[in-house]
Amino acid sequence: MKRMRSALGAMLVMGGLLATAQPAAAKTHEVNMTAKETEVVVEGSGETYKAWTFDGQFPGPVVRVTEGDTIKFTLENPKTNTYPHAMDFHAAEIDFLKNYRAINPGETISYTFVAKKPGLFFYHCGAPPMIQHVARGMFGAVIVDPKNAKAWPKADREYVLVQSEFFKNPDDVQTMFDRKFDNVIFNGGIFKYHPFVTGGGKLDAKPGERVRIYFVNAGPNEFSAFHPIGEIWDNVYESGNPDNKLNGVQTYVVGPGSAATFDVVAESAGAYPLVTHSLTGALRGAIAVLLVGPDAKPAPLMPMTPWEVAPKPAQ
Ligand SMILES: [Cu+2]
Repeated sequence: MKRMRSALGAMLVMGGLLATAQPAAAKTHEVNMTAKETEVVVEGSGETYKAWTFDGQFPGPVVRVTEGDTIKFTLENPKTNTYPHAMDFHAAEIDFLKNYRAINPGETISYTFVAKKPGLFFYHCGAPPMIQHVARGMFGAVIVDPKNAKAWPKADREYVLVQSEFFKNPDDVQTMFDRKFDNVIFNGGIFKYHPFVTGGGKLDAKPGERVRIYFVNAGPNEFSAFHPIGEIWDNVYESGNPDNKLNGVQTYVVGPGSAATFDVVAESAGAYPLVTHSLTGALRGAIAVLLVGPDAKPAPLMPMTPWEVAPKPAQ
């Protein structure tokens, strides 16, 4: 018995040693955001919109950490703002009443959480009426990379796309409840990645590259049916978790407040529009053209955000 105990003890010690030999110690990230009620460009013509944003950006900045990391978050609501704002991180598992409460102009709020689960998560303002704070642009994406980088194939290129409904009159909350959206948009712009539209851009890739699209649906109400025209998703990872792997998917539904990560490998040069196959959305703005060619340049995670085009001259 004694021997068994010491053998067990030795195993535990070895286990402990192995545990300390794990790669990359968890990090702590200070993430600070400022609620900004400001105008942003939403169309290639330079048309602007009275948005509510995190850091003046629609969507807000991408937060990227590794599974097990700690996020120390602070939201500032400057006294120059008119409305209360809040922050709800879907990557966190913490008390909502205390941490996600709305703060008035002139106040700040801080909280800390550990990103325990790998994946892709939504963040958004939760101040009432939440439907309006989301519709006006207060949302973004959190990527929690898996601690084990070999949990999935390495991507050659990565993009973040956040879908949302756009309501031309930002003050008409009833149209939001009635689902009477004017456009459906990716990354805060109408046909933002459509090269045939004035001021529109594209998403670049080279033939044979594994392109990883981190796709978040901000809503506030509509479901997305995310589909690559001319291609098939090699893999879809529900909530962006490498454990939730699907193969050979044509269209995958992402509900409001949800997210999934999509891998596509286009072997041939050409144009592959990424759309919501809910056509009222695609034909009113939610088309992002993945342009595959040998000269594709490196690009940021969320190209053209903020969208800097010449503003429309005042009438
Ligand atoms: Cu808000």
